[in-house]
Amino acid sequence: MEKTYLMVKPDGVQRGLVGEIVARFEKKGFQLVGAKLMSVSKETAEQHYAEHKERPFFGELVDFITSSPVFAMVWEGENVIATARQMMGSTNPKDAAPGTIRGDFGVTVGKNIIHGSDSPESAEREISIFFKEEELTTYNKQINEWIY
Ligand code: DAT
Ligand code: MG
Repeated sequence: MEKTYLMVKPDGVQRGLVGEIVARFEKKGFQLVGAKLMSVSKETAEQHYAEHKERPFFGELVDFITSSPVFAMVWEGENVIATARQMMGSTNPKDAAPGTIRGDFGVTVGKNIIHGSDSPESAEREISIFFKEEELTTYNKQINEWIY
């Protein structure tokens, strides 16, 4: 089954949105297979956001993600990578539709509450940056019979 890396950023944790965000993905029917509250080191932040290292906002992005704990998660489900991106909304909350996480809770691009992998390759890369194999679980949820 497809997996994605989702992360409530420091602003989302500080604002008490962890439960709200977890609830949205749970209610959708996706399955949580790993989660932890953690501080992100500068090295991990730079590795995670390596594709943006030439962008003018890279320094701010690294400072922000390391400023306070994040809630790191791995979710599993059919088409979960693309669907989670839709549920998150556009990168800039000003363009994010109401009903999406960034549309409902965010105002500015520098504090857009949640990260989600954008492709199968990013998902695999990001999951391996934040989680060890033994931190991820495999289990059957009976409810999946009513989802798939
Ligand atoms: P996404 O998080 O939707 O995948 P991205 O990968 O293009 O977006 O950018 C990573 C993060 O960088 C994004 O969540 C917020 C920040 N960011 C993107 N564009 C920015 C900009 N123009 N100014 C400041 N921060 C920006
Ligand atoms: Mg991205």
